Amino acid sequence: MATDDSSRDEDEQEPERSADGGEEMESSQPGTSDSHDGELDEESKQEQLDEVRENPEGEYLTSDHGVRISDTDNSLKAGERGPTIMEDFHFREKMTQFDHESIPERVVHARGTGAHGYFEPYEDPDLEGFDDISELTKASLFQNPERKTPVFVRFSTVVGSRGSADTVRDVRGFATKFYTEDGNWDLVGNNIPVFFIQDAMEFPDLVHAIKPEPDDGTPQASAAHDTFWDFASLKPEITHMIMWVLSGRALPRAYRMMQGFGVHTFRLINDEGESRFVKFHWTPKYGTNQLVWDETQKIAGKNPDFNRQDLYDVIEAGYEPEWELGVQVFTEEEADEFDFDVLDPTKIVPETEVPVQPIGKMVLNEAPDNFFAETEQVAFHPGNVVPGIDFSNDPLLQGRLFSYQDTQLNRFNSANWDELPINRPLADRHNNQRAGFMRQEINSGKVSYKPNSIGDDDPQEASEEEGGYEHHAEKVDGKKIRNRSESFKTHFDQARLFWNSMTDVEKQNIVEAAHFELGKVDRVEIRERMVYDMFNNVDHEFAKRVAEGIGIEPPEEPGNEMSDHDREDPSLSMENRTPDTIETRKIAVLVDDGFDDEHVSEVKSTLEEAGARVEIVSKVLGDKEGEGGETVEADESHATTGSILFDAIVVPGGSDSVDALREQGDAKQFVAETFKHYKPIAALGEGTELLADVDLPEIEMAGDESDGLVSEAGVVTSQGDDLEEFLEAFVDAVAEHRHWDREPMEVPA
Ligand code: HDE
Repeated sequence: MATDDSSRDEDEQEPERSADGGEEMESSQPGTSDSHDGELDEESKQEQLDEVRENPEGEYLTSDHGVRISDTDNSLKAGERGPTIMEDFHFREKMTQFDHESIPERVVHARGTGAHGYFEPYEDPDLEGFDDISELTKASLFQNPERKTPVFVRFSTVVGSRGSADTVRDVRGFATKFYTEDGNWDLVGNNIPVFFIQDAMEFPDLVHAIKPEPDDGTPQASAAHDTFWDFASLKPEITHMIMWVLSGRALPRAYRMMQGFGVHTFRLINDEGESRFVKFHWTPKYGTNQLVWDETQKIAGKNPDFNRQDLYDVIEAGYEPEWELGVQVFTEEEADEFDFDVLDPTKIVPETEVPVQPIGKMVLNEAPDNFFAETEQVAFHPGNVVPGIDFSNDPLLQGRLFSYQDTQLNRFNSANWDELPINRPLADRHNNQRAGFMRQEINSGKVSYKPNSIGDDDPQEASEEEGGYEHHAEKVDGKKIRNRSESFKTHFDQARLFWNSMTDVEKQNIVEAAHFELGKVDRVEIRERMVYDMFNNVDHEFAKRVAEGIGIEPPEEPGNEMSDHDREDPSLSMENRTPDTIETRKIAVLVDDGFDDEHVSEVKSTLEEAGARVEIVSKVLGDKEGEGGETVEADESHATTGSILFDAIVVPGGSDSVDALREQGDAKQFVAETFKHYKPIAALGEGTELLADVDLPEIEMAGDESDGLVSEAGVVTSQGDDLEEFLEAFVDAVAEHRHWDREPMEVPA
């Protein structure tokens, strides 16, 4: 019910529209009224969004049309116990809005999360063979290190529905919208640099095969079923991608710990109109880290929003997830020399052939205000390019150029989706589009056609010098043909390169992933085709190891198409991409009443100083009292959390605290699971007794007799007083991320 509070009548003035240029007068001089003159900065998109931000704080409830509402709980009735009356406009409006709240979810990449940030080009990037970035591309966002281009990034899983779990085995989408002064550039990439198929024509089949089966609608968000592997086993070109998807790349620890790739070969075009091929790479500052399979399944139950929440949490805590943008640049002549086709999206350009050269960085520093308005309504389209960036003839990319516009029409029911605030460019728009569902802009004037004399022929076309987009004038001359190029037919060579580049543990993870995925396939002939026709052409040992876990005969000889090379590319192994920092890692300190006060305060302050996020975990929530009288408040209880939601754990000393933990099955499970998932564990003083109870296999620990520090396979224990030395060893262990030199299978967790 409304109250009589006159202060609420003072409406806040709406800020002036400005950033989108919507109120500016069009000048007779084309280009002078728009943002091509370089007024952009990091805040520009936020200022534009401010114009549509709404906050009800201290305001009256109103109808959509601005009429104040006196009662929103009771419908209008003919008598207190009588029927509802049609004239109740408030009821009708509230219910209609509710009935129409949902829009179609994305057909793929339905589940996602987003954040705002900026892109900043490096000053004088060290480019091999070029003095300056302008020799490579005229795209303005790369030219001026003083200018930050606002971005919005959406990360996603591919297969699952909007409400599915974050930690499924899947490729992750990594889509970036750059609001540049020359218009929007969408780099719509993935966290894996290759794709399943070579031609857009196959995409509907791929997606139908991997999505829940059409008869019973299962399984959700998983490739582990007959239809996907049936399709895969009949498409040898899928093999390289399958290797990546079976690896830890498909189980990212966090979105901020993923590489990103443009996947296709694109073109960079300079002022002279010269073109070079390019592959785009995002390299994360926090390293490329993974979860392990057992952990992902448990997280899916305990916190299905794990990756989504992580991104918000770290931004809220003041960290700024960051990626470096790098380019691999090569000419068409160089491309002709490769033993694969750069237009084939199932191939990488190995970094051993062409180095990745960093040209700038992207920082994410602001979570969206509203999930629907921003993350759900953001609409990407690989066809959104700016002068200086162009397409290649990759047949997958070519097909995407059609599909994304089309899919947005389905999602938004209107061609005006570009007018939604999150999609709106910062560069000015002037054209002859005027109408369509939900048109927002009010275009003044009589003229909506070209050529015209009534409106001085405005808006005018821009020459290349004036910033007009010119497509690269590639010479094309061919017969119409529905065929696959011979140069696209080496399917196993790079899959073998990937396998060769893995560490032993990464190889084992791939084998185990295959045991799960193919183990879920009912039809034996599909399992056999995958092993005999695909994996046996990648690596004979690999094929045998997979066969052993899925109930089929191991192949006797290597496959006929297996290329017998032992090339490796170290950049492909995630293990080579773990930086020496514990920034943003989440660490649990297990305590109960009677903990050692000094241990807890030193552990907390040292780890936090090193950039980690530390949480006190206890059996139940509330204050816990140390043996010296200090109290700490438990951030989480055994009911609300689990080891799977942390990167590492610490068990401080304090005999009462540790005695209590030793009585708690959940505390022991915390230790056992952390061990099983290869994560760092630290214990001090009596804390080591909890570890001893769990009976960790073959790990030496500091015992009662030994004062010293023992650090083995990421288990750091000490009975001594040298906390500094202990914490240094633990910080090193956390920085390593996972400790694969363990035998976790003996641990029953
Ligand atoms: Fe997409 N893809 N895709 N895709 N894709 C979509 O567009 C499509 C492909 C990627 O966070 C859809 O707006 C076709 C490769 C991302 O909103 C749709 C083909 C790569 C996202 C579509 C591909 C991607 C999408 C669904 C083969 C990595 C999420 C909703 C020819 C380079 C963007 C939408 C977001 C989304 C079509 C293949 C990345 C249907 C036809 C290769 C990150 O248009």
